[in-house]
Amino acid sequence: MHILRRRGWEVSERLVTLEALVLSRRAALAGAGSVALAAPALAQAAAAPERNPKYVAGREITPEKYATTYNNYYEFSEGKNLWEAAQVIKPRPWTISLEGQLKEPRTIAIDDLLKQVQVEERVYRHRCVEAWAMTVPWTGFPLSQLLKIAEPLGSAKYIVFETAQDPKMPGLQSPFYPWPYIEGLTLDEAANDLAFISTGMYGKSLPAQDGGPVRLTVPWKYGFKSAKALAKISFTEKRPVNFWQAIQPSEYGFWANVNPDVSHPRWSQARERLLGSNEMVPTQIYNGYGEFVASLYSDRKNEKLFM
Ligand SMILES: Nc1nc2c(c(=O)[nH]1)N[C@H]1C(S)=C(S)[C@@H](COP(=O)(O)O)O[C@H]1N2
Ligand SMILES: [Mo]
Repeated sequence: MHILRRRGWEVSERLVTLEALVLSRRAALAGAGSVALAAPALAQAAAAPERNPKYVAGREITPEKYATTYNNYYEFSEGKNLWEAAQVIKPRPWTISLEGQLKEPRTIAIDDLLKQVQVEERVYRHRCVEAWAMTVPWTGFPLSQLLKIAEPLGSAKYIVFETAQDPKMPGLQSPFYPWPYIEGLTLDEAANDLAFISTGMYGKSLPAQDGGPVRLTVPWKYGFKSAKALAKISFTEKRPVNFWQAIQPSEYGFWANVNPDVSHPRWSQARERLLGSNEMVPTQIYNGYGEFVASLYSDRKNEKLFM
């Protein structure tokens, strides 16, 4: 397969084509009467999947150049300036292995997956545990759609996400870290409409440095939950120990819900710095998404929900 080498911010024609496919199917389903009208609009819609109006960020979108040049990706660096180094990750061919307690363990190619889901745009706030934040228009699909495709068994309680391990990732040489990067959610959390699988941002395919070609996006939790470059998704009965929890269990836990009143042992979580402007703003519980997710935790008051 011939894949052009692109900068992270350039449009992948391939993804645009797929999104067009999904959208044209939607238009066809909308009924024969709409087809004539839909046809000219589709060319435009193809480059920009419809924005879901339900989730309003209430903040300005972070300029793309900040979201794509200030990153956390320990497989590449312990610093933030890694976007060029991350370009060694090639977005195609890309497969995700579905494993564990599900009807039929199998490997699925990202393009086959994209044909089975409804791609949309969501503008979400992102809050890193280090107290910086950004607001990003992601393209992708709700994780709940992947759950329907994967068909977990009744015994499965958790979903575990694992980042690809490419020998070209220099950080993997460091024995200090418990590679691979893994993260987990309960199946209830995963089924919540806010939990999202991102394959694009700013109307373009997802740049390698932001987790391309496919990452998790969980906006009510600290950013470390949103595992990048997904290679494996498994279903388990046992709660996984995530990457940061394995490194420092006194500082990072399983739940990692955002809460301004629960300090990190080494710094306050009360405020956050907006990438781009460097403005400081108050942090909100569940990163402001409490109306959608707080009920997930009503029976778990005894657990460490906010670290
Ligand atoms: N595989 C992997 N995923 C990761 C990380 C990482 O180091 N490796 N860092 C996490 C953290 S701490 C944050 S804040 C977000 C950062 O995403 P961004 O670089 O797109 O802003 O990615 C998360 N996902
Ligand atoms: Mo983070």
